[in-house]
Amino acid sequence: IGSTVFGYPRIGPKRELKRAVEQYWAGKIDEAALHQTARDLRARTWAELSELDSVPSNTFSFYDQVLDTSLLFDAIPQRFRDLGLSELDTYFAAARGRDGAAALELTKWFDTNYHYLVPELGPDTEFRLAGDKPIAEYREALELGITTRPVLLGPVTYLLLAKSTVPGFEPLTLLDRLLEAYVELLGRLRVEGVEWVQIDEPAFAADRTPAELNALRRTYRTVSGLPGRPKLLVTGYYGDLGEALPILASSQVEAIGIDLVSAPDTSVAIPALRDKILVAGLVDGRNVWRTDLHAALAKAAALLGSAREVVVSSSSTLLHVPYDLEAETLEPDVRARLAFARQKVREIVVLGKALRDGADGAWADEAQRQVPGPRRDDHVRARIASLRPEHSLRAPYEERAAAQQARLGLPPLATTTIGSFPQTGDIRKARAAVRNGQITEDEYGQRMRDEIGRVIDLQEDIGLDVLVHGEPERNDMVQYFAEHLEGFASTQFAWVQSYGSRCVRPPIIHGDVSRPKPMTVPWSTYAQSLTSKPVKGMLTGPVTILAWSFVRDDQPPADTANQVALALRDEIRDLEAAGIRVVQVDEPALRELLPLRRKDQPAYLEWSVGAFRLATAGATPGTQIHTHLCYSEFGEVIGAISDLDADVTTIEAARSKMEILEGLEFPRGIGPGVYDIHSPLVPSEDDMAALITEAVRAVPGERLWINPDCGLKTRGYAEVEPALRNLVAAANRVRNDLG
Ligand code: THG
Ligand code: ZN
Repeated sequence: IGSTVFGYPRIGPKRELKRAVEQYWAGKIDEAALHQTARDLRARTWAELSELDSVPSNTFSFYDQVLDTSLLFDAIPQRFRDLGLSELDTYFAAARGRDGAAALELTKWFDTNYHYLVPELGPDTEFRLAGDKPIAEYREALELGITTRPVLLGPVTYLLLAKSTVPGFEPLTLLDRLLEAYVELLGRLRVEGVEWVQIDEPAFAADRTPAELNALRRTYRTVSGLPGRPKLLVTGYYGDLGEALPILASSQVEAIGIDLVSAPDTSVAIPALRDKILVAGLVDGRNVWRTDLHAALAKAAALLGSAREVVVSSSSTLLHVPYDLEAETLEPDVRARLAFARQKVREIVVLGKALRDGADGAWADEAQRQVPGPRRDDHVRARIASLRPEHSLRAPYEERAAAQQARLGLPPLATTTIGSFPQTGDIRKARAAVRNGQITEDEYGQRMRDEIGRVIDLQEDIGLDVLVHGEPERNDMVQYFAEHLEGFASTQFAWVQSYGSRCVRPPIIHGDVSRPKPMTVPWSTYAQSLTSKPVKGMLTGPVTILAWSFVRDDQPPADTANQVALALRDEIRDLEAAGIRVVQVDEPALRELLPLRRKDQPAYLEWSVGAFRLATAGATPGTQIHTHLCYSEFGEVIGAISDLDADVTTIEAARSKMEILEGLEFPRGIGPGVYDIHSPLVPSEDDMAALITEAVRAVPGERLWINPDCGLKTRGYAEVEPALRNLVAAANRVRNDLG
């Protein structure tokens, strides 16, 4: 009986790795200095984990563990090899792109907020053990006196995460070739003296076809049947392993790791598990709350009869939580309920000891601690309890459309932008200055108003129809609202890796949510005062606020979403009262939270759509509600998007050349982006006119909106201004053609 974690953060407690990597990219430090930072971070991590009975290694990455796996098995696309760079620079080129060699695609890692680089595989991919990262890190730890358990991304999950370079090709057909390389690696690890290897197969926490389950069966039959191999721990976290669990149990692997937080009801009543070690993920690897140690211990004890041995672990890798609560200044009642990665390791150690030796002094210290409850707001609770279905229902679309047209008088093919304008160096400097006390709140407000004035003038000059204030006052779509709502805590150092060197600081929703005062009204009304054209009020929707925060786990997320929705509903009322006629409620993360298993999806879509409607349905029929969604593959959620009942929905479509509109029966306004803001290229008037001409075939002009496909925050004015001028010219041209 023991303790472990499935993985650990690696960006550094003070984001040391982010800094070093970005300095290396900028040519400010050399490769040796970068490696030294990496070695120091690994050494610190192993030292912090040394109280565990089994310490993982190879959890470090310069950018992404999936890209590491591509490099390890020689599956970096040729276009990056052709650049003739060093090994490390080839790796970074694949991550970030380089002259003529477009980066690998970045996409979401299961239902987390982490993003990985998608392997590109084809019929000619020749896997080969080309690297030695897992071996080198094992040796490095051993030299520091720490024996570790190298962690590998599983071969089946790796192939299931990949995309094909050739239409119709199935990466999974490469399994045999890939397995040869894994077998070679396991042999080399054995020679190295490695006792245990962890292999992660999180893809099996999602629905899988019989063929995919067969691939899993074949893989672990082959690998576990190898003579002279290390012992194997196979994990499948982020949900219930479902049919994959009996398959793994009937192989000869020594240990299976399961996520008992995402899937508390996982049935381990499998006879074949009785001769295995069950690594029980009881401490939440994805959220920041302290573990109820009594409940976790009881759960671990109840598992004892099902397996040969029970080991306590985190429910997933701890990659998704910040390093250390000690670094934060938080209100005591909130702080007392939290555990970050370091605190979770401590919980796991204590649980492991208690399971082995029974409750002792350390157990008493940790487990008997009084933890205060979440802050309650009876007013919010009473409002939620009094809600009736009509609170989520607007007037019929036709009636709204007529009222809005009478008020707004917009032309067909109305033009707008998604909300944010470029965040210039001056804006960032002003935000830093007010934080450091170098300028007063009033001075800061004045600078933001000056910026808003510039943005409004520019949009008037360009000739856009519906304007925005540009959001200079917002650092992040969620953090801004978290700072203005009760029930949220913002953190200072609690960074979590989002992709590569980029991190986010998700706010913590710890109590009942309410809105002490208007959050966006002064900025929007100031902008509206400068123009007679409609200015959009800009809000982040309830689902996205939840998706990008750490959410309380003592009540269903639906309840928290509805509390956030009520705060937004009040904000919309106040915006209306202040003369704002169009309000956009962004839900870029609607699809991100979609559960991995289909059976769980309808319930999710019901509460998420319900929260959006609760937030927006208080608007009068004459107020035009827009929403924006940041992705193009929304086939599976298209019904839900329609159910949001927004008057106008803007989406990504530029890169897919309007393919998204084919066969799409969207009953209300739609703005398929005609300007791909993820590219630094300035789209020409001709290109955008061609896209618009394509789009008017599918959507009548009165319901078709012309806009970029996302916010402009990450772009510079040098590209944005000509691009928007071309966009307006293209819309005018097609408008005239329509007659
Ligand atoms: N906000 C929040 N979560 C998110 C996104 C967001 N999760 C998903 C997606 N968007 C992730 N995208 C990004 C894009 C950019 C950055 C991080 C995640 C980024 N971060 C800065 C960095 O690491 O240097 C730090 C930003 C800051 O100072 O706050 O650039 O939009 N909540
Ligand atoms: Zn977007």
